Amino acid sequence: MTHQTTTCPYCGVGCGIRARTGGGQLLAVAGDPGHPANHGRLCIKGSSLPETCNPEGRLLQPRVDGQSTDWNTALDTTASRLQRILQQHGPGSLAMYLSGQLLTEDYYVANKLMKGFIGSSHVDTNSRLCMASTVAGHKRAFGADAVPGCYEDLELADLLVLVGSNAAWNHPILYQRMQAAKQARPEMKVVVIDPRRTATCDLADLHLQLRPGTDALLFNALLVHLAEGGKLDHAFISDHTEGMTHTLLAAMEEAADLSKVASRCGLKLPQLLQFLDWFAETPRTVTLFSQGINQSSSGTDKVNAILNCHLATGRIGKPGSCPLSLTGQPNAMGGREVGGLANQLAAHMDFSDPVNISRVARFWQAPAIAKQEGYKTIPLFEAIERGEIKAVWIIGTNPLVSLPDSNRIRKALADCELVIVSEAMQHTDTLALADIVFPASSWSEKNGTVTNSERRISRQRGLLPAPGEARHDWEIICQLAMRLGHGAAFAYRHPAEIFREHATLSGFENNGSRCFDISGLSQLSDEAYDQLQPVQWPVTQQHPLGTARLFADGQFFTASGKARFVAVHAREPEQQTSADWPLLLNTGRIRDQWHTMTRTGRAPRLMQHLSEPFVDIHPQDAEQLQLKEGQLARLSNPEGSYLARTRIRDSQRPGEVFVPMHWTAQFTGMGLCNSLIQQRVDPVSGQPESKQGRVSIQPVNSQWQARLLLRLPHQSTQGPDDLIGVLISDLIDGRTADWASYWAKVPMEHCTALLLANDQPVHDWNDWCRRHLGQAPQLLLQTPGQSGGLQAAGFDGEQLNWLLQVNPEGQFTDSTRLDRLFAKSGLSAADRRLLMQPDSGHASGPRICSCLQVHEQDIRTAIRSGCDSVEQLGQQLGCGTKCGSCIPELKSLIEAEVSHGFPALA
Ligand SMILES: Nc1nc2c(c(=O)[nH]1)N[C@H]1C(S)=C(S)[C@@H](COP(=O)(O)OP(=O)(O)OC[C@H]3O[C@@H](n4cnc5c(=O)[nH]c(N)nc54)[C@H](O)[C@@H]3O)O[C@H]1N2
Ligand SMILES: Nc1nc2c(c(=O)[nH]1)N[C@H]1C(S)=C(S)[C@@H](COP(=O)(O)OP(=O)(O)OC[C@H]3O[C@@H](n4cnc5c(=O)[nH]c(N)nc54)[C@H](O)[C@@H]3O)O[C@H]1N2
Ligand code: SF4
Ligand SMILES: [Mo]
Repeated sequence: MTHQTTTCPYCGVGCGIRARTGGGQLLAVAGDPGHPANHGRLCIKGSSLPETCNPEGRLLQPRVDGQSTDWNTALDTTASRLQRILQQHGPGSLAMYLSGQLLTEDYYVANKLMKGFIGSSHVDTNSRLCMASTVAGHKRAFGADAVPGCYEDLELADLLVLVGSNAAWNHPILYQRMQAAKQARPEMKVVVIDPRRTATCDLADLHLQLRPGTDALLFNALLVHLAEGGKLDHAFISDHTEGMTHTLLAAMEEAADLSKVASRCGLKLPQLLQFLDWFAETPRTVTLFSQGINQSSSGTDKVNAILNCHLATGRIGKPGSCPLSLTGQPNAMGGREVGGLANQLAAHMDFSDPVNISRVARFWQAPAIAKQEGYKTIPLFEAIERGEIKAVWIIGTNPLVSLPDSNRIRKALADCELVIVSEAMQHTDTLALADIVFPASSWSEKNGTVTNSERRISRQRGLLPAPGEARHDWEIICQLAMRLGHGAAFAYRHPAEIFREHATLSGFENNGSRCFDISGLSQLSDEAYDQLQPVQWPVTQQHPLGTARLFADGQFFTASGKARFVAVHAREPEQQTSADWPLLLNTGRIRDQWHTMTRTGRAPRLMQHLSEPFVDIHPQDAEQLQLKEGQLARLSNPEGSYLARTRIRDSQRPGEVFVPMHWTAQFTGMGLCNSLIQQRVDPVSGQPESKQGRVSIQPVNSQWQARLLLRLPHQSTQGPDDLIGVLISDLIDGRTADWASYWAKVPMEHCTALLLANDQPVHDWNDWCRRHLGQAPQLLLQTPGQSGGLQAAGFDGEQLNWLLQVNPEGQFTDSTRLDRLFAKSGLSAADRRLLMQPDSGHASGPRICSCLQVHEQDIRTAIRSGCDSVEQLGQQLGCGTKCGSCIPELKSLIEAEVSHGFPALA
């Protein structure tokens, strides 16, 4: 057994992990008490890592044109196809689409190969969908893409403003740090600005449930208020900034009348005033912002509207006082450092200055340095659509799911001459469109560095061998580079060599002119690299131990050395509702899933909180549309449609619905949220407007709904040949459209659950089972009291093979006990009695506490019997006592039960 430290592969908090391995497996993980990001804590995703790291479902071999092959053939074929396209159409016909989840070393070699050696700057990354507006906003204001503050500032602040961030679910350990700080100093104020009442609001003294897209107006109003109230830091403004006067004038033009601002933002005037006053009165303020700001067609302006207020009050670079962008992916920041965006070249140098281009070309000894910006993501996929880009290499991202307008993306990739995908999993929506597939090693196997939201570089360490023939992303890129004739420049044998080169480039001819400088790490030996302790950049000779805060000296990286105010005129979202598409569509994340579910969707524990695609809608809208709780609903617009379970929630604003971004064709029939989003982008950053779409909704009336539990394929000894595998590939490929108009897959411990519905009635269930499950039921009982309800089971000898429960409402009780039956080689009399018990048809609700597996219904019952605090619930049921991610929901259930017995947040 070995213990090693590493870094969590999920969110940008970048928590340190202590991992225990043995027998080629990851046995256990715990938070690393020595890591400054988390001090020993882990959220539910981090603590579930052992459940997602098994070799099952991994991509094990390269594939060319659908056929498995060996590495040499795959790499040779790729190189020769790329060469041919390059010769015929030039470097501009090749592109790479990368990911903020790659390690810095992977990113560095990919960028170097394309921009220095192939000569194409069409290298973009999913960070375009994520952090691009912040990058652009930082560069406009500071002259560099640099997060000024650090996590400790959250604890030192007297006011925290969270804008467009659901940190309780998406940056849980940082949220817990904020929670602890507020508990220690209850006078600390928290403001949450979000059109939804989210779990994060649990911490809020004030929740501004603003009209979506109106944040710029709100922060313009704040700037005016600060000026009028005499709260500007005149010395800081005159010594260290430029552009204040016209920025303030622009803000005054639209935001001088606060009643108008309040009504345009959909807020009550006293609430607005409260926020403005708190901000004005509190020097130690940290403003945290995330995708509610970035993913907008005016995201860059919104970022600058926030930064303007911090510059105007000199609240930057001081303890407890800064704007702090919450980075999404574990290495979105590292990708920005190497220059992995199409408008960057390398190491915080862009194409705007020919000196940069020549410097990087000299450093790399690059034969074909790119000289101008490449296509950002959306134009890049448009160029694929036009046939101008003929080959694209997608690494570590699932664009068919995550890019707006999925149907258009699908067509573009399907028509593209050469689609290469490096991927860790065997089945993803994007892989289905690949000509060439490279199996990549993944977290726990990969070795390198990542940078978190506070500029802290940490090591992800290789703990286990990669399964099958999977190789590291940097290796695959270098092996291809070699075949393209660039062997000498890509002859790395270890990620430490790549890291040293990257660190050297960051300091090359820098002399303080570029913020990103880690030249202090350029001489690390392999051993020192292996031992590297988390450190915040810049790391230089003057600051060998790193730098917690930037800009404390009032020096910025603009030509004048002064920070820039940017005049902002608030703009409405481009996707506007209309009579035909009357509801505004908001999209985002849930607590227990990571993006396109390729990893978190494998852990049964993480599928129990929210197991199906859903749509949250306000009670008023639901009533008008005659939508019932739990009913299926179809969302549609000209781009596409989406089918999901209705959840009626007064946490929504009327007229606005919310859907999760996570579900894919691997998990449901029609639940790709991006099939509803148009490709509208911010003109400066190119970031898509993923948070504001428009749709109409129709209730879907099903003739029946069912839950089908199926034994996992590897448990089958005889009987139907890989029943579940065949069934699910039929579902994914649409071959079963005639019998399931809706389906969602929920992996369980010992079986797989399929939730099904259809608008066609079934007259003979015996026959249905025979046709679709390959076997007539050995046990079939009609459920009394429910019209059309039944329960049927099929066996393989003594073993339970499948269990079908039909219930017109689609409400089922927890299936944990039934799931266990699938682990048994034979059933006892008690087990058979359990099978004979029809489902009560009372939903047990989501599993609120994933660690201790506690259901909403049990929590409500406990509250009704007198448990009225999180501590008491913890004592009685255990919920909330482990990772703590569910505490906001526990509190909201207590409040809901005590006040009106109403649904809560989850
Ligand atoms: N559990 C989990 N955690 C994650 C991830 C995950 O997939 N799952 N992904 C990681 C990644 S890559 C990222 S980028 C981060 C994202 O972290 P967040 O930005 O917190 O995530 P989202 O849920 O996308 O959006 C945040 C909020 O923006 C709100 N919003 C929508 N429109 C507006 C608006 O006009 N104004 C304002 N003020 N708010 C608005 C939404 O209602 C939502 O609650 O999470 C990271 N952490
Ligand atoms: N509507 C809407 N759309 C959104 C968002 C939203 O809020 N709303 N959020 C956007 C944001 S912020 C983000 S960050 C994106 C995320 O969207 P994606 O990047 O598309 O999502 P992931 O599921 O993280 O994709 C990572 C892929 O890499 C694979 N993988 C895992 N490890 C490795 C590895 O080591 N090497 C390789 N080569 N592959 C690996 C995974 O199996 C998975 O298929 O979605 C964006 N899209
Ligand atoms: S907060 Fe983020 S980095 Fe930390 S354990 Fe959770 S997912 Fe991992
Ligand atoms: Mo992201």
